[in-house]
Amino acid sequence: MTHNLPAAVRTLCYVLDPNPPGRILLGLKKRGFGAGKYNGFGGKPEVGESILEAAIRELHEESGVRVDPSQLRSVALIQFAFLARPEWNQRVHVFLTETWHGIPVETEEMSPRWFPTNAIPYTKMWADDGYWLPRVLGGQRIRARFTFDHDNETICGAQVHPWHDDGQN
Ligand code: S76
Repeated sequence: MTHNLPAAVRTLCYVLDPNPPGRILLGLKKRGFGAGKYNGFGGKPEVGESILEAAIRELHEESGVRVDPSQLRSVALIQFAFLARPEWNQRVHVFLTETWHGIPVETEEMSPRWFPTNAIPYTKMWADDGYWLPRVLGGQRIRARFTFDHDNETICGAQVHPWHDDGQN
């Protein structure tokens, strides 16, 4: 089977608590894609929903945290290609917020937990995260492309560039 379909669009949202020394909210994915890994919160836009709306809804559904649209910062656009699983290919819009309300709760999908920003559990996360998350947390806006090898875990191609808003996404 060949896959020339456009990659599926997904959202990914990271909640930061900027109060010193700084914490990041990650969720241990309990089922489905990425199960067993710590990740941001996100998913698939519904029909008629904007990417921003989807990011807000998915964050709430998966973590219990509410965020106002004006408080969500678009920080990355990442394309993932899986050599062995092209049907997993995706184009992920990544957002950050430092302003939210509610208290994180465990949901069917995610078990949320705060980590110190200087002790992010990269070995328990998707392998791409170590390439781009530190840059985004350092204030850069990036575009990236990662290719996963046939084990669906190892990165065999990585490109990360600053994202200058040229209207092309
Ligand atoms: O940080 C990541 N979150 C995902 O949902 C998927 N990376 C990733 N790579 C495939």
